[in-house]
Amino acid sequence: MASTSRGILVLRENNCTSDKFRCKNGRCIPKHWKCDQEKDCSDGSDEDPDVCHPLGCKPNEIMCANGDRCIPKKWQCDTEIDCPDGSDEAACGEVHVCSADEFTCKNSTTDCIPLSWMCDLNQDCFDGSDEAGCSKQT
Ligand SMILES: [Ca+2]
Ligand SMILES: [Ca+2]
Ligand SMILES: [Ca+2]
Repeated sequence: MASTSRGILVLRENNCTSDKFRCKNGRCIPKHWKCDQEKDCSDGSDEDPDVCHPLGCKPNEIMCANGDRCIPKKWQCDTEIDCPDGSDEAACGEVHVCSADEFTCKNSTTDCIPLSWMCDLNQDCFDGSDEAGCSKQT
């Protein structure tokens, strides 16, 4: 007999329709419940790492943004696109480029400020580099 630890009797459904996911214990749940970070199967099989790619990356791997695959962490930001969507190269602080009308703060390559904020006597960069190279005018 099929039963769950929560004490709810679950009848084994032999025919999960195509829009359903079958838990390992035989229960059918709506497909969109699968991998939604909530255990809907009493045995948690709808959130099983083997079933859900987002949770299935090994500790030394990263997940591509589209959830398509795991790639080794060292492939991230190696300037070669390994994810089909290029997400492994998208979030690389080192190669972050400020646009042409922006100033890149010296100590933080991810900090961009409008060029007009340079030398306005207000420190906008965390390290103050936007005010550092200004000829002093009084
Ligand atoms: Ca779920
Ligand atoms: Ca890469
Ligand atoms: Ca400034």
